[in-house]
Amino acid sequence: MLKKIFITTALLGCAASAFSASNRPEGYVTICKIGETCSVSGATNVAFGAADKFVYKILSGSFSCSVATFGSDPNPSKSVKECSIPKSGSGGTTSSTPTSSSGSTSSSGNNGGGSGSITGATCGSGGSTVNVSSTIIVSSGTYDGGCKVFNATSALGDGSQSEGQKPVFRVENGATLKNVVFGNNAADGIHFYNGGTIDNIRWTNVGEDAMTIKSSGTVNVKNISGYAGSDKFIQVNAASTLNVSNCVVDSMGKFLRQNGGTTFKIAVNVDRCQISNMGEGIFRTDSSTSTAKITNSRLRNAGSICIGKWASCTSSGITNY
Ligand code: ADA
Ligand code: CA
Ligand code: CA
Repeated sequence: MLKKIFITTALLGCAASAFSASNRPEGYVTICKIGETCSVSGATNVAFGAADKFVYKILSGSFSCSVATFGSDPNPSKSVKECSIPKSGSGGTTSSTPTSSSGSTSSSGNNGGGSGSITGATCGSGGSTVNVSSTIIVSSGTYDGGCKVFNATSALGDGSQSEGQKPVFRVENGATLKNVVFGNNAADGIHFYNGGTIDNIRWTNVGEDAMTIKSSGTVNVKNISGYAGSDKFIQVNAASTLNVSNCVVDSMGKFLRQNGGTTFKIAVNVDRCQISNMGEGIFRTDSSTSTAKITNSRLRNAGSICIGKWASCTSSGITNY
């Protein structure tokens, strides 16, 4: 009897801690609290918030754990907020001296491998919000989002892992989408039809996935940042060429997946990316005709680079940081 009570209590305890609100995202560890100065040793995705509501920013060096640093207050009803980093992150340290320093975004120098720096998107997450209830279609020329925060409504989906959600943007026929920040609900992100380009895009909280190639073409993805996904970051559902350069991607199941069971050919080139905390790995296919390459990039806890049958899957200029 005593044993039974003990086990029941232990189970209840586990359940309570698994579901109670947390001051850091899953897999993150707190490095300091609001009003304190903390520092990270390299470009690190720092979460700021309380009770399961966070904003994220790539910071390096010393910064103040404050609303000013992160550009917005993710949970105004909570006065105690924490700054946290991925558990295998850059070894943050805390000092208790309050400061007004606002920290710097990731290094402008070459921070690993090859030519050019890895900075990700330059749009921050503090812009005005646009609620999106029907997919914005970009079918020619350039759509400039002005670094506003585009947040899907329930008409598109809830940003969870359920399939069948609609994209926030559809880019087609070689058109360009630039300067966009996705808010807390990114639904099914961006869909590409017949090729297109995206430039300077930030996902603060990746939805079901961040982007999908839906029909054949060449897709160019540059200067992007993506955080806090669950499964795929990039989903490829059609024969295509994908070029990705200058990306910062943290906390996904995998960076890229060719749709399971498909055998068409995709060619993927990834250059100057910082990829961290992938549950499974970077590139996955079931197609023995597809190719993937990653160059001049920084990896941390990124799993296997090549998963599946790839005709060719190579890496060079990789720094493990
Ligand atoms: C999963 C699912 C596919 C497709 C894909 C996607 O892999 O099995 O049918 O929906 O996600 O495009 O998100
Ligand atoms: Ca999916
Ligand atoms: Ca999807």
